[in-house]
Amino acid sequence: MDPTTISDLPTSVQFNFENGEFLPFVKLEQRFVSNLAPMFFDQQAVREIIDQTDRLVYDIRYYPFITSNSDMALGVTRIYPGKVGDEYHMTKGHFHEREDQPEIYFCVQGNGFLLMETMEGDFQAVLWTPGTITHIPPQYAHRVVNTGDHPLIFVASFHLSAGHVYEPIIERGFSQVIVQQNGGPIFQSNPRRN
Ligand code: M6P
Ligand code: ZN
Repeated sequence: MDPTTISDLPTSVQFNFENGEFLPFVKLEQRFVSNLAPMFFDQQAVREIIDQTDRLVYDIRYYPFITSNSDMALGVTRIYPGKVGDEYHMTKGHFHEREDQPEIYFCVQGNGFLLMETMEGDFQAVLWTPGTITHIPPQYAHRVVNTGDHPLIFVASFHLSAGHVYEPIIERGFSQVIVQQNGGPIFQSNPRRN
C-alpha cells in the first residue's frame, strides 16, 4: 500500500455508520463475481452472471496505519445483498500467511455469518448481527457471508504482515456453504468437496 502513509504520530479516520465509508482512505478495492469465480460452487450461475453483466459483490476501503516499527491496518468491507445461484454473496475468504496472526472483525450493519475453519477441518460459524465482534484466532481461514437483504458492513483490524493466502479456498473452499432455501439461509456441506 501507499508508503507515503507512514507516520509515527497518532492517526484517526472518520467512520460513517450509515454507509460504512470512512475518510480519508488509502485504497478502495472492488470485487465482482468474476473476481470470485472459483469461490462459488455453482459454476453455471457464475458464467451466466459474467456473460450478462458482471456484478459487484463487495468493496473494501483500507487504511494502513504504518509507523516506523508497526503495521496495523484497518479494512472496512461492504458486502452487497445477492446470490450466485442459491449461494449468498460472500468474501473470498483467506488464511493468513503468518501462522501467528489473528484478526478482529466487527459487524457494524447487516446480517449474516462469519465462517472460520482450520486446515485440520475445525469449522466454526458465528451468527452475525450489528454489534457482533469476533476475534479470529491465528490459523483459522475466515469468510463473511451476507444472508440479509441489505449491505453487510464490517470493520477489520489486522497486521499487513499477516498476509493473505487464497489457494486452499480456491481449491477446496470451506466445508460448509450457505444457500437460500424457502427464503432463508441453510448450511450445506460444500458440493466442491464431494
Ligand atoms: C477484511 C480484511 C482484509 C480482507 C477483506 C476481504 O477487510 O480481512 O484483509 O482482504 O476483509 O476479505 P477477502 O480478502 O477474504 O476477500
Ligand atoms: Zn484476515
